[in-house]
Order: sequence, then structure tokens, then C-alpha cells
Amino acid sequence: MNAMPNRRALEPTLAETVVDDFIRDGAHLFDEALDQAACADLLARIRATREFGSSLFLGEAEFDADPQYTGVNPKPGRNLLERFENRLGFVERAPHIVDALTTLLGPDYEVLNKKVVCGVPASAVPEWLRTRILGNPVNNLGAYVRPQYRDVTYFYGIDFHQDLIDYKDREADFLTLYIYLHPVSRADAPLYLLEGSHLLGGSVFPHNLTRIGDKDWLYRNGEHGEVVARQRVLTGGAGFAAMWHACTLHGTQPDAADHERISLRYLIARRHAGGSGMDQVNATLKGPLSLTATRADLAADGSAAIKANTVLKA
Ligand SMILES: O=C(O)CCC(=O)C(=O)O
Ligand SMILES: [Fe+2]
Repeated sequence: MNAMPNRRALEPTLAETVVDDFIRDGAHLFDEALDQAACADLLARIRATREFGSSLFLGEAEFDADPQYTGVNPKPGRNLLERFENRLGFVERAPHIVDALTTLLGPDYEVLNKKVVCGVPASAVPEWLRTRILGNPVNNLGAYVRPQYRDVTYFYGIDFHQDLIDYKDREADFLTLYIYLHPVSRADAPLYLLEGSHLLGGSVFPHNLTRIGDKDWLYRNGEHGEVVARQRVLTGGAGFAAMWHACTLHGTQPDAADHERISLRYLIARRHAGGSGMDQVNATLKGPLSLTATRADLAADGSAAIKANTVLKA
């Protein structure tokens, strides 16, 4: 008699929450932080590999002698995380992370890519380079970084984009898992997520966004319609983790602090269609699940062909 009410009936499970959050917001922010001691340890090891200052960069003449805009991101054989493979268990085996990934992608999910991402503070960017990149939509600084340091991705802000941007002709069958290794405040280039923007499916970069009010953006994706997307600034402590759909718009402003911001970024995909939470999510999208072209901002050599940036106005 008087049996305790079933806890599940009162509180949604993590699996239910994750799918609901992806359907509604195109993102899930984890309540539970990852192991802080493990974050601090990994962060110290990453910081010990180099000075995150102006010594990262080529000189102007050196750069101009042979500009390389492509192939400048981490890749197999040149990825700092390969050195720390045995120190990533606090992320990859955290039960709540595994649970959420399994729910969305099935038990045999696949890591497509993982890397260290660094938000570079203005003080570290040489004057000549700052002048050159001012107002560019995608300030991935890989082109200007000395080759031996290209085992990390360096940003001086990136405009609102979908992570589908790097996957022309691939279905949005993956998500991004993003982890802060130290506290990230407004000044530390926090991620700006546009909640609900995934609903319109894949869309060519740069995106059609008009600010409405303090926090919202009117986002149009051509014939696929429009949504009002709420801007969510992801400030958080060490071990803060979030994941978002490949069609969810997000970006960062340049790091305004006097030190770099260091995070981990994973792209993780399902291996089979059918039966996973991602199928449920994708069934609700009103736009395309894949794109034959993802961006219209680049010249043939991979350099920026347009000067425009929306996230700077956020
Ligand atoms: O870490 C950042 O500043 C932006 C990261 C991002 O959105 C990406 O790498 O796709
Ligand atoms: Fe991104």
C-alpha cells in the first residue's frame, strides 16, 4: 500500500531530457560538470606545450611569402590531443556523457574529430594580423600560425555558423560536444548559441540574421522559412559541457580577456540511421539535412572574400 511514486514518472530521465532539448533548442547543456581535477591537469599539460602568445604566429613577410589558407587545422599525426589520449577518460567515459551520446547516436557512435580549441586574446595577435583580419567572419588563425603549432585550432572569434559547414554533402547525423577546461566568463570568448536555429536545417554560411530585441534573432533560411532564435551565452565553470546539433547556429566574439581560452571540441556521429534520438530530432527539421555547398564567404585559395560579421553585434 502507499507505494512510493515511481521517480521516473515525476522526473524525466537524462535520455528524455536530451532528446527534448535537441528537438526544442538544438542543444543540451549538461547540469553536471566533468571532473575538475582532470580538467585542471589536462589544461596544465596543454599550457606547458607552448606559450599562447605572439610567438605562435608567423611574421608578416614570412606569411606573405607563401600564404596557405587550407590544411592548417589539426589532423591525424598533428593533433595535440593524440599526446593526451590516455587523459581524456574524464570526458569520454563520464557516464552522463556516454548516456547522452548513446541516446542521440546509438551505442556504437563514432568520434569524427577531436581537438583543442583556443580563443586567442587580442594581446597575443600581432598588430599587422589584427588589422588584416578585422571584420572577417571566420577568424580561424591557422593560416598565420607557425606550422608546428597547428596541432590546435586558434580562433579570434567566428561568426554564427553551423558545424555542418565543414561537411558538404554529409547528412547532419552528428553533434558537437564542447568542454571548458577552466571557468569561462563573458570576457573569455564564450560560445553564443542560437537556440532553435537548427529547426531550419542546413543553410549556407554566412547566415541571414536580424537582431530583434535584446536576446533574440530573426533567422531566415530562404524557402525553408524563418524562426526566432534565442541567444544563449554559454558561460560556465571548469568542466562545463554542452552539445549541439550540426545545424545549430553558434559563434564566438574575440577573446576580450588577457589570457587564452582553451576548450575541447568533439564531433561525434551515429553510424546507422534508424532508432536513435537523432532520427527523432531530424524528423522535426523543416529544412535540408545536407548541403551541396556550405559556405559562400571564401575565395578560391581559401582566403576571406567578404568582410561581415554578425556575432560582433550580439
Ligand atoms: O571555440 C570557438 O571559439 C569556436 C569553436 C567553434 O564553433 C568551432 O570550432 O566550430
Ligand atoms: Fe562551430
